[in-house]
Amino acid sequence: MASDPASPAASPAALAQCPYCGVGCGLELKPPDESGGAWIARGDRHHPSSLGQVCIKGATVGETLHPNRLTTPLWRARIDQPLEPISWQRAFTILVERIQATLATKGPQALAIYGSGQFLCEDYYAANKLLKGALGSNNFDANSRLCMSSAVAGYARSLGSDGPPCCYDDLDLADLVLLIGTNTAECHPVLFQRLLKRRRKGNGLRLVVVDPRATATSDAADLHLAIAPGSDLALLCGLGHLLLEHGGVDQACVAAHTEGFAELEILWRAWQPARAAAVCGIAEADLRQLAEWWCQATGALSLWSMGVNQSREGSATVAGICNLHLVSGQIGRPGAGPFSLTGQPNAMGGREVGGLAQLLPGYRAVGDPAHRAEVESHWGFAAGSISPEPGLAVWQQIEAMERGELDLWWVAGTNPLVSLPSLDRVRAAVANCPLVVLSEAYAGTETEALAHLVLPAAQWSEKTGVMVNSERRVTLCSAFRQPPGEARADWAIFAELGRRLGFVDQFSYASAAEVYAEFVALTAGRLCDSSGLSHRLLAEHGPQQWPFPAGTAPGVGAARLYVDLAFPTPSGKARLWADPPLGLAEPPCDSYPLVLTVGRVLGHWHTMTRTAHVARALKAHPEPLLEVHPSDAAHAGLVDGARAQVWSRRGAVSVKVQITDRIRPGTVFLPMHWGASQGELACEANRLMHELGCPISMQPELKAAAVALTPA
Ligand SMILES: Nc1nc2c(c(=O)[nH]1)N[C@H]1C(S)=C(S)[C@@H](COP(=O)(O)OP(=O)(O)OC[C@H]3O[C@@H](n4cnc5c(=O)[nH]c(N)nc54)[C@H](O)[C@@H]3O)O[C@H]1N2
Ligand SMILES: Nc1nc2c(c(=O)[nH]1)N[C@H]1C(S)=C(S)[C@@H](COP(=O)(O)OP(=O)(O)OC[C@H]3O[C@@H](n4cnc5c(=O)[nH]c(N)nc54)[C@H](O)[C@@H]3O)O[C@H]1N2
Ligand code: SF4
Ligand SMILES: [Mo]
Repeated sequence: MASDPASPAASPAALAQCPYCGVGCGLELKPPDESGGAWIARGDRHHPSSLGQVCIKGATVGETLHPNRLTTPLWRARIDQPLEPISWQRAFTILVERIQATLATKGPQALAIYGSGQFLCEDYYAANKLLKGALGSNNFDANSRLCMSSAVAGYARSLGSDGPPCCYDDLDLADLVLLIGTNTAECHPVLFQRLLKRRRKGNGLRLVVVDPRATATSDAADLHLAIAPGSDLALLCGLGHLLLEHGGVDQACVAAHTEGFAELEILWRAWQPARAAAVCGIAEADLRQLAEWWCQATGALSLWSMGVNQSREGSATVAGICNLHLVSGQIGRPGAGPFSLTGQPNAMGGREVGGLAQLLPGYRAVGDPAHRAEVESHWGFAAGSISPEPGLAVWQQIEAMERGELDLWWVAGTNPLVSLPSLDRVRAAVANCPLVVLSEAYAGTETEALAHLVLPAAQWSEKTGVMVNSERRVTLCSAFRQPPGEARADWAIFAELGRRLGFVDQFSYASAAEVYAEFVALTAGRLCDSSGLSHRLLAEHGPQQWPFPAGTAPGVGAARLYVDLAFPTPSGKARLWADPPLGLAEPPCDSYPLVLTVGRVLGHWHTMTRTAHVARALKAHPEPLLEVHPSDAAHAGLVDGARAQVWSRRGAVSVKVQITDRIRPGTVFLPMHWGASQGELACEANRLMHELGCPISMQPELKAAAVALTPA
């Protein structure tokens, strides 16, 4: 059987979704000229989500595809040995023998896969089918746990299902855009440019940014609420209080389409503006200004990202945003709604394909017997094959390794030895796992240092498959280059392993198109119904939005969900939640008086496996910098450009200081990008972070840890 069906298109220019952020811009790629060099990327003017726009990352993606790639499987029996090249045959034999031995001794719960929002839908689907269906373990989790799981849980609690209700056209139609916990200008640049373009036309758009730091996003705002980290829910309660006082409640909408208002009203009444402003550390007048604008808005649109999701009350804050929209009737119509900005290019697709430990394909739940039966039958496994227990979320996988309970930890498309919190603890736990497998495109990552078996992955551009962006738009990304050496598509690796484990019928796919066809059939009748889509339709008619049931005409997919205000809950009404604000899991104290927050810069992507090869990105951001307010710097005896030690309860890192009044006093900021493999520039921010997180979404509070500063 062909291991990688990627057949590079012969056409001179290829079309694909950008493989970086969840805006999901369309790219047009032109091959290198005769002198060699990189593929040239530019905006695809026909892509409905981006209309030809791109940012620095999309424009330079061609430069990242060649350098430093893994080309053969690598193996070492013990971690103190060097990795040696082996054949795929040998790699599969090792996997089959070790998996069968585990199944015979400890059972399927000792197997776990940790995947990625950078998987294509086909990669996700094959991995989930293998682990949850064939092997009977739900321990498939993804880095979306660190990213979107609070949005998933929040939407499901409030609206009855995951699935962002809005679309990008709403950015052109809203007259109030609340950007809360998002640095859109640097992390979703093309959407931000769209807002700025409207802004320049001067047509009454108001932008409000909620962020403890001044950012390129807040620079464009009419109002910047520099709240204390972790006080978002208090802010939303204070805003709710003012809606009650100033006629901002749409009583008809509340009565007809929601439940739980009485409890919410009691909570909101308790959050007088003065109290909310004090907890948030902002001027009460600013909170009142936001409330006034909200009450006046014909279209209020909330955009949010990691400042909201990465919190111990992430799901409650997402529900808090939904509360405001539901109570004021700002949902289900143009220019209005709670719109979560997806981080990774296909985290949306991953959610639809069931790529978290509690999920099954088609927005189904592992805990629902009917859902399990539907999926078992579709997958061709006996009734009862899928375990009724939710699998281990990624931090639970780490804890299971600490206890010696995992025999196999398979990491694919993510670099957890940079991106997970409490990195020293992670390192020790992973070292305790007898077989660590890494599917990776690039050589020499931080996670490779702990892997026994390394599998070379074909990446975007070298494999065909589908991605879904933040506005539910599905784009086919066709292979247009050959994978380097023996690298293979992730889905093809999982499928071949499935066949070698004896599940020949279930995993005999001749192409990625077949995998996708099997997946979309499983979405029929669900909210994310994509059953009318296929690789062929997407190739012929371009990107499409779901819902797209069988028989839908191309271009007609629904722009918005819930336009009839009927929600997929048992009562058909949306739920209002009265979660009291709790604040940070690890608040500052005398020994660790500052809050460290960790995020992104415009030019770099996560753990830099790709952007470290882009000259423009390195020039724009040559080194990691700790942002410190002048008063905190003076207190710690630090001057601009000096090196500081940043201490938390878990360790210390050394980094150069940038003194700036653009950050709230009491808060410091580090970028997440420079992991241990960056040599002298390394700044392992996540050694400092803790793993405590939201009890509903199990998303860690990656935005805040208590720290102290000293001169290095
Ligand atoms: N350039 C670039 N773009 C990216 C990525 C990248 O690596 N590089 N990654 C993509 C991915 S996967 C993701 S998830 C997104 C992330 O996109 P964003 O969430 O926009 O990015 P972050 O920098 O992680 O965090 C956003 C802001 O949250 C603020 N913040 C911190 N604590 C709080 C708080 O308690 N409340 C509020 N309201 N704000 C707070 C920070 O100061 C920061 O400015 O970006 C995507 N786009
Ligand atoms: N403190 C703090 N920590 C954070 C965050 C934060 O804001 N603050 N953000 C969190 C969030 S939102 C996210 S999304 C994570 C991101 O963290 P990671 O997922 O660890 O970051 P990436 O560098 O994107 O890792 C993707 C890896 O997959 C590889 N790869 C690329 N293409 C392919 C492919 O096709 N197949 C395979 N098998 N591999 C491929 C890349 O080379 C890279 O090593 O970090 C999280 N950690
Ligand atoms: S905005 Fe996001 S999707 Fe668009 S080009 Fe930039 S990184 Fe790619
Ligand atoms: Mo993310």
